[in-house]
Amino acid sequence: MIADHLADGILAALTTGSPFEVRAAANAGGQTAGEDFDQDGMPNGAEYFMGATGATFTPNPSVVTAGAVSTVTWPRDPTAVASFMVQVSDNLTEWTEVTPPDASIDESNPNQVIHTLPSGAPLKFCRLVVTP
Ligand SMILES: [Ca+2]
Repeated sequence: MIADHLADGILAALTTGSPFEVRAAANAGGQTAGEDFDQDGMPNGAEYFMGATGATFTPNPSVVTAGAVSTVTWPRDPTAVASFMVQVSDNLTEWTEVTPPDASIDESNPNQVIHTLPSGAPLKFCRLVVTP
């Protein structure tokens, strides 16, 4: 009987909190969204957004160029409760925020986010910033 109550208490402790906190407790040692529990270079918040679980390596998506159009496609867990923005840079030092809705962000498929990079020189960089 006591064991049942203890088990219930532990279960309640594990399942309370925001959806990100529940995911972090199960997959990221309870760390914050900005930390990188599995040290693969992908922050816990981005892994949550992308639906990554466990401690396997989570790759950053590559830029795909077709003609003059370059895009990046991030996987998205449609059940993840989080906001996001894309940041774009010419120099990896100064970043410009692009927040949805924006013509450069395609969310028509709930399982992914496609960002179309600005065209023309100089070389552009982009990154996904997630706030669970
Ligand atoms: Ca990580």
